[in-house]
Amino acid sequence: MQNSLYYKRDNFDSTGVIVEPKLISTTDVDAVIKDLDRFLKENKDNLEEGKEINYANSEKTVANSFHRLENYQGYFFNELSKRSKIVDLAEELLKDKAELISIQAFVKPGNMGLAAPYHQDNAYWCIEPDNGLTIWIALDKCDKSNGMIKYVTGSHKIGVVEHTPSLAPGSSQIIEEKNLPDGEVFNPSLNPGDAAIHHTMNIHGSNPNNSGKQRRGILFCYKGKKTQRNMELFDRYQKNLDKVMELRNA
Ligand SMILES: O=C(O)CCC(=O)C(=O)O
Repeated sequence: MQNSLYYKRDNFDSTGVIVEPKLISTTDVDAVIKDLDRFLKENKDNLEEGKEINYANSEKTVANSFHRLENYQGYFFNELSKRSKIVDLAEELLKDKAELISIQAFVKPGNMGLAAPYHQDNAYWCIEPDNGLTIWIALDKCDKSNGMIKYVTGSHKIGVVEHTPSLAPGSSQIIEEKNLPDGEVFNPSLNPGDAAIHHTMNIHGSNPNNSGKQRRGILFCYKGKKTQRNMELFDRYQKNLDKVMELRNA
């Protein structure tokens, strides 16, 4: 019963985050890891820092995250984002046809992986109504010890929480601790191939990876077909991102 789609949907509706064990196989996990390495080799010199790649170290030799991967074709992660097992699950939770918004990877290296300060994804996505979600698939064993994401359960129901501009790489807008709502913090433990799925309004973030172990995840972000991007808000966010990048590079 607990594994039925109705149970998942109820749970997702009430908490804003669920775990789906074994969403992909370990063979798929290996193929994604291989492809991310190939992606970096093939595109390293052309990736725009702050928008397509963030580095974990000031020498810019170790990647922390990749963004906008959906713009690059010919990789296994493109195929995976269209796989029916994954899209059907997204559609069940969205109660609508699912449209891919973006593919990202947070590949936090051991001992230097960066924190992702608390935020709501819709502060970046700007979709109305806010019917969207992220399927975060573990490529390593991920838990508290290596900086797995922490989710504030129920926070998808409280509307947009004030975000403050930030210079943290990969996070141009963050929720300060003083603005965090009360709520149970869920910090799941995942095996490679397991997924954590969160609503676009769920407040979440992750600690730095101070362990000696890598903490990599591939992310597929979908919105419901009936949901539109508010272009005025999105343009404002893009301009803010450009300003933040100027300040970060100054
Ligand atoms: O993987 C992480 O540590 C952060 C991911 C994240 O911020 C997100 O899914 O929006």
